[in-house]
Parts: sequence; structure tokens; C-alpha cells
Amino acid sequence: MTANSSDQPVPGGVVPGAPEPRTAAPARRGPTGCPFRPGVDADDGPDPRAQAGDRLTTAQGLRVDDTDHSLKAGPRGPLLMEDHHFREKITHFDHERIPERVVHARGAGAHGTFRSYGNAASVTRAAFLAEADRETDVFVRFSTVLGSRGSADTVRDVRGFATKFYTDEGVFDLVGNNFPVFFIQDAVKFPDIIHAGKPHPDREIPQAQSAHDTFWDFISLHTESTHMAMWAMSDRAIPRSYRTMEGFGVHTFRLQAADGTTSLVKFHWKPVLGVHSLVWEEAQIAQGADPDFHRRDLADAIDAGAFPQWELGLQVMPDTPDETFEGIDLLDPTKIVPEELCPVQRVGIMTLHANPTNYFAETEQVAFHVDHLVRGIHVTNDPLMQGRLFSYLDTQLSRLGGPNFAQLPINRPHAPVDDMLRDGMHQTAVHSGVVAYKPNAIDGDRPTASPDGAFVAVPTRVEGAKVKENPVSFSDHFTQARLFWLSLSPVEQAHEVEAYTFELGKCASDEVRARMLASLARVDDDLARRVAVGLGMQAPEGPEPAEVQPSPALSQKPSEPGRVDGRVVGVIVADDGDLGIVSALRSALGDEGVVVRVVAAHGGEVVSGAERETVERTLLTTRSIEYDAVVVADGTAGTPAGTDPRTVVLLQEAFRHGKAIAAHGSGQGVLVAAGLPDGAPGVTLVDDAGAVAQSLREALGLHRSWERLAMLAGA
Ligand code: HDD
Repeated sequence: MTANSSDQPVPGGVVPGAPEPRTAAPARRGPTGCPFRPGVDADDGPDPRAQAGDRLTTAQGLRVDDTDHSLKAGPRGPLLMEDHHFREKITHFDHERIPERVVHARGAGAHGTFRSYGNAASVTRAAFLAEADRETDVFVRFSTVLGSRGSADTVRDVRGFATKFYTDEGVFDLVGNNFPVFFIQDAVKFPDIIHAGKPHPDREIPQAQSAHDTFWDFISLHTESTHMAMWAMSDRAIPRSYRTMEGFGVHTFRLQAADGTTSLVKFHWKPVLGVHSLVWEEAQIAQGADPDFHRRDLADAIDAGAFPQWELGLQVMPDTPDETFEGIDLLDPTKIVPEELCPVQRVGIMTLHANPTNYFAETEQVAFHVDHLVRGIHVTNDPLMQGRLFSYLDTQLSRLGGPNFAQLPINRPHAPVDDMLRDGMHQTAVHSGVVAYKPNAIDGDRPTASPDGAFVAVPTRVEGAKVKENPVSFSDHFTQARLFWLSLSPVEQAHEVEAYTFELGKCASDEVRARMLASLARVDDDLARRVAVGLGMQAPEGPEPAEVQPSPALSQKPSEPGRVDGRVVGVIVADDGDLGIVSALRSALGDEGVVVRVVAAHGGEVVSGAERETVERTLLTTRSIEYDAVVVADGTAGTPAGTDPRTVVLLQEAFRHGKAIAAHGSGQGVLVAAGLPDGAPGVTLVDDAGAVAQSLREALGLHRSWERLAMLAGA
């Protein structure tokens, strides 16, 4: 707009061509007539100021004439201080970032619903678990631990699995991980393990990696970490997808039923799609080719209607004075209770059905806390859990800039809030009345306390001298590490050996590596020997190994084909080749949620006679990591797609990663050119599209060709 625009005010204060009346967003009022009240109006939908209208305004609601040019003293002159819009826009931008989480900075979230089966009433009075078919809104945030917000998704790391249940009785947060144990037994060591795992402070490298000296220095000096390190070096630390991860509350909780009886309980999330992982090379390729691999997978699946689901399970153990079960100290967060000793009972199912509308407002600003508990769910004296009770609120205060973060839309309870917390930074509530204290006579002593509310402690007995020490039972650091190792299939063991060899191979300190080998020798001789061979070091002698019973539930190798929702089949096609295979696969596998993606040498469309298919990926824009299975269509051999070196790389990677590969008709020639061994497991050569579909269905259900992975690993 120019200075002499006819829209400009003229002397006399009249605006020629008055703007059309505004359609104001309806003012949102709480029951008392106050503007928006957190908790009360939680379901009112998005904040009306959040870019709902079509006219650009300032934060004060003034319409903006021009946001592309700042106000200057002439077209070649300096900027003028009076340009409010410029100053407001830049100032706000300058302050757009908030501190990232000190751990779990990189995450991806989704909204959903939890439906309870009702069978948990015998152990907890928490209504969202106890009542059959009760539906509760949830928000889940998955995360890596060590990396910064912009780091890659598929690094070797623990994954956070934090769930906020917006129950009618207030918020319950289950702030868990995808491993059932933790590195340390006492929260006072948390800064130490994190400082050791984060990038070295001098050069700030490596990013989002545990493969460096300080991490392994810490682990080798803290043998209590041995069990968790075994998990971190296993395939569990490189999940195929957030949708195929288990989740664990880790600590033992105390649950109380309506009749007052208590039990000691561990929480589990069981993915309906099964538990599956990437292989290491694949994870590394994804870090470069698609650093958003897990975030994209989650969002795409939800967009496509393939809603991820997990069943919530409980291991319920008697609440005995010694708080142990079958000799396992339930207060020790480095120990599991094998499912074979105490089965996981499914008590409800969670479905994630909506992606966040705004990453910052939801996924970034969500604030979880181990101490957000509803009645019927209580903490125990696990020293790691006790320390966490302090940390989460404390960190939110600086991360979210003050004590009122519970008023942010994503954090608002879906239960009425009648607290006496007042004022503070970023207060958005307009509290009415003059009474904010208890007891009070002026307001009839309202709001009243609820004797049966949350945080009514179970009267467990507490006594003892003030000491800085652990129970003696916490000192067995190797038996369960060995249990984990012996429970893995040979392929998974080979991956474990490879991971240790890789990580320790990245350590410069011989001392650290030697100490780690000594630690591994206390887990298992064979493990230590194989890692030592890879490192070119001497394997130390281990002590007599402990007698342990393996837990088959710890292995991820499926015993039978599982569900295939969201699995992706890449079909390499060429102009004038057979395109019918694409529709044949879509009709055979599409109903089960398998995505069939067309890959060709060029973009646009591939054409063969009257048939045409839209190309979804070209050899330039794709990489093997995008596919769970690869099919080479008949008629591709000898074409640009069939002879492109990137096709060779794609097929060789798919082969090394144990993925199903099928050649249709003359597509076989492309496999031969890629040097794939004749008759290798999981490679199908057929002339009939139906047979391709059938072989893929089974292979996808088993996730990988375990036989081929075994062959490649020499396991
Ligand atoms: Fe923690 C975040 C899980 C031990 C201190 N933690 C955080 C998140 C998850 C966990 C999933 C991310 C939540 C989100 O997505 O916003 N943490 C765990 C588990 C632990 C654990 C399963 C052990 C069983 N954590 C732990 C200890 C301490 C902390 C012992 C400190 C004494 N954790 C934090 C924190 C974080 C956090 C610093 C960083 C960001 C946040 O809380 O909100 O307070």
C-alpha cells in the first residue's frame, strides 16, 4: 500500500471505503462469565486467536496493511522506530524458541483414546481403568533421550513413551520408556549418566550417540548399568517404528482397589502390530536419508487411518512387606519381573487417531510428570522414582517459563480445576472473588477438600536410620543382564555383539574398552569373547555364570506372522513393462493396510500400453529404508530402472536388511545383475502376481527373513 492510498484516513477522521464489518470469533466464557477458564472449558476447541480469521492483524488485533516492507524514511532511507508491526514481529520471532528438554528433546506426539476393558477393578479404584468400556482422551509423546531437538530419529538410544491420560478424575501421566529397566538405581546419579551420554562438552560431538568414551566410561564404572546397557545394545534401541515399540512404566507402582487392598504393579504397553526393529545399517542410512523416519511414519500412519494401537497390561504382584517377588526386589529399577513368572494382564487398549495440529503448542509444550497420579495409583519407594518426583515439576518451571503451564491447552485437565494457585508468569485465568485461602468463612470454606481424593497416602510403614546406601539386594548387577542375553535368538545375539563392537570400537580409551570387556565377561563368556575378537583385544576370564532361566518374551523374533498394517512394498516398474502387478498387489494386500508404492527411473507416470501408474518415488528420491519389501516387476530388466546403479544399491540393501524381495517374471534378471545369491531365503522368483502377493503377506508378517539374517550374521 502506498502513502497516498485511498484507504488512508483523511482529515476529519473518516475512512473512505469503510472496511466490511468483522465477523468476530464468539467470545468464550466460562460458567461464571469469566473469559476462558482452564479445565472448565477444556473441550471448547482451539484458541480463537490462533489464526482462525483471514485478515492479518497485530497481536493487539489491529489489521496490518503491509508485512513485506518495513517503514523507512524514503525508499532508500533508514528504518523508523515507529514501525510497531516491524518491532512486534521481530521481537516475537526473537523469542520463539523455548529451552529444549534437557533429555528427550526430540519427540513426536499424537492424540488418541484409551478404552478400558474393566478387568482392573480388582486392583485399582482409578475409574479410567476400573470401569468397562470407559473412554479417556490421551496424548502420547515418543522421544529419543540423548539427541537435541533437530537430531535424527533412528539413532541407537532408549525411546521415551510418555502418555497423558485426561481422566475425569484429573490427569494421570505414565512417563515410561521402551525398555523395562533403567541405567541407575538412584536418581541422584541421573545428571551423571546424562552428562556422560551427551556430546563431549569441548567440541559438542558426537550428537545423539552413545558410541563415545564418556558414555562407556560411566557404564563400565557403574556395573548396575549392565542390564540396561544390554537393552541399549540390542535391536530394541533401533525400533522399526514407534508403532512397533513396547512401552514400560519401569518402576513398580502401588495400586489400591476400592476395598482398600493394595498390590505392587508394573505397567506395560503391548503394540498390536508386534515388536519390531530396524537393523543397524538401515538405522544409520535413515539418519541421513530421512532423519524424520519415525516421526513421519507415525504421522503418515495416522493420516492414512492405520491408527496405531497398544494394549495396556499389568503385572500384578502381592504387596508384601519386603516388596519382592520370586526373589526380585521390586524397588530396584534395574530388574524386570519375567513375564513367564508373572503374566502381563491386558486391561485396556489405546488408539492414536489424530496428529497434532501444531507441533509447538502440543508436542513441545506438553509437560509430563511422574507425580501426576489419580486416586488408586500410588508411587513406591523405588529411589529412582522418588527422585523423579522432584525433577519433572522443577524442569517444567524453567522450560515452560513459570508455574502456570498446566493452563496450556495441551496440559489442561479434562476435569474441573478449582485450585487456590494464583498469579505467576503467564497466568491466563481470570480468577473471580477475593478468597484464595483455606479455611475461609467469607466463601463458605469453598472449595472443599475431598477425603477420598488423590494423594491420600496408603499408610505403608516407613522407618529407618538416615543413610546414603542401597539395600543389599540391589547389588546383583549381572544375573538379569545374563537372563536378557540368553533370551535372545542367535540373530539378535549377533546384533548385540555387533552393537557392542561398534560402540566400543568408537572409544579411544583402551582402559574403558578393557573395563567393559571385563563387565561383559561377567554376563557371558561367549558375548565377551566375540566382542573382544571384533575389537582385536584379549577376552578376560569371567566368573562361573549364574544359573538363569531364559524369558522367551524378551526375544522379538516372531513365532508366527503378525499384522501388516502400514507396511510398505516398493514396486520397481518401467515404461512398457508389466504394471498390472501394482494393482494386483494393492487388491491382495491393501485391505490389510499394506501400502504399495510405485518406484521408477523418472517422475510423472509410467505407461505400458493402455495402463498407466503414477510414480510415487524415483530412484533419485528413494532409498531402501522406505520399504519393508521390494518387488521388481516383469519387463524391468534392461530398462533405465533395471540397469540404474541405484536399483542395485536398493536391492542389495534390502537383501542385507533381511527384507522380502520378489522378482516377477523377467524382473529376475535385475536381481541377478544386483548379485543377489540364487535361492537365498526370503527372495521369491515367480511368474504369477498372486504368488508374489502371497509370499509377501507371510514375509511381511514375520517382519524380516530371519533365516537370511542368520545366514548373513553367521548365527
Ligand atoms: Fe525422565 C523427561 C522417562 C528417569 C528427569 N523422562 C522424560 C521423558 C520421558 C522420561 C519419557 C520425556 C517426557 C516428554 O515426552 O516430555 N525418565 C524416564 C524414565 C525414567 C526416567 C522411564 C526411569 C525409569 N528422568 C529420570 C530421572 C530423572 C529424570 C531419574 C531425574 C532425576 N526426565 C527428567 C526431566 C525431564 C525428563 C529432566 C526432561 C524434560 C522433562 O522432564 O519434562 O525432568
